[in-house]
Amino acid sequence: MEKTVRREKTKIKDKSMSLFGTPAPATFTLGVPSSKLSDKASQNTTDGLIPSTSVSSTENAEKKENPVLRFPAVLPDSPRMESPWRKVQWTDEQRTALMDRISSYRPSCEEVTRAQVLLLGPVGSGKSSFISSVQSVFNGRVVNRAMVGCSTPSTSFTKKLQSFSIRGQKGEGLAGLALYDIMGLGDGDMTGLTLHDILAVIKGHAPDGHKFSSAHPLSSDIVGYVKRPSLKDKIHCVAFVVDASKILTYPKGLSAIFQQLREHISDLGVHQVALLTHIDKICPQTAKDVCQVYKSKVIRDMINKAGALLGMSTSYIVPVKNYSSELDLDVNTDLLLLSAVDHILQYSDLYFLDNAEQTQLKL
Ligand SMILES: Nc1nc2c(ncn2[C@@H]2O[C@H](COP(=O)(O)OP(=O)(O)OP(=O)(O)O)[C@@H](O)[C@H]2O)c(=O)[nH]1
Ligand SMILES: [Mg+2]
Repeated sequence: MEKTVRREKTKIKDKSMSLFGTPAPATFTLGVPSSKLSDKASQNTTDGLIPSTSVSSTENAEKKENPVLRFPAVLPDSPRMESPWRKVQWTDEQRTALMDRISSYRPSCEEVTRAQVLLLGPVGSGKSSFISSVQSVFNGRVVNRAMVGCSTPSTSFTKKLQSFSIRGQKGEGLAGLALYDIMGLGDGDMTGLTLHDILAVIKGHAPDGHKFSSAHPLSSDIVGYVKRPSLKDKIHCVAFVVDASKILTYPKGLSAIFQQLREHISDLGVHQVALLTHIDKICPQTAKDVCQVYKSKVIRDMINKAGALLGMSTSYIVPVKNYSSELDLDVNTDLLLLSAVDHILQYSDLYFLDNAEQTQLKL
């Protein structure tokens, strides 16, 4: 029996300990239960995660339990590097060049008209926001097409599998890319995603619009089930999405879940990348000016931590700031989002390349 993960609880009960049926380690606890964060801290919109030096005795007790985190009322500027650790051309020209490249992208494989990318990550990590943000860049204004929600920590706002195409600017046709939104990992017992369902989606069995329920695993009985999926039905790349402001408080067992997922997904020959969202929440300078992203030590450290969580080299991980409260586009935010899409497309291309090689070997 496959099980789902509850993130709300500090100790996860045996029956819901693992997303995928294998018991998670007994240490499967949350670093900081959200109820323990002070109101002030949890209301602070520019909060970040830094070690605290001055805390009260009650806070001290909490600190002992959770030595890593405090949410100060006002964040000091975070340390910065002299020169950026990744190079980006923060110019309008580069933004246009990336938009052109993505709009005109076509998979190298003839049978397939679009690279299909599945976004996978914990509840509230920003999967739907990423899709909406990318669509906003191409629409020329901020839109909320993939429904972005205010999910509770354990319940995903997105409930079904939904693909979103990217349309080039000024009436251009569809780009050869579809981003698939799905419900979050770590949902409640009744509605959670199972490993079985995730793999069925990646193998191409799930119809677009399928609503997930752990009570009804994806099977050939459901309407629209794709019995013999071809290459065009499959997922060609998986982008894990993790929230930078929660990396330190995700349940310990999540790392094991990611490892398990990555092994199964790799067995299917699907390449994986990762997006680190909410970077504006951990670095005030980057919140003010996205160009600062690759000079921020806090963000670089968090990318290392995301790499450890996902069991992934940091070269696969890119930071993004999704549009969340903004009404207007910002050229640098666009650039980071477009660079992430470009990064995803590089790994989708590897899938098509691997596939072409295998087909040639069979001939
Ligand atoms: N500040 C900030 N907020 C973000 C960012 N990305 C997403 N959010 C906010 O985070 C919340 C959750 O975002 P969603 O896009 O709904 O997350 P999701 O992964 O689709 O969540 P589920 O569908 O519930 O699994 C929303 O309030 C978003 O506005 C980001 O990069 N920065
Ligand atoms: Mg969503």
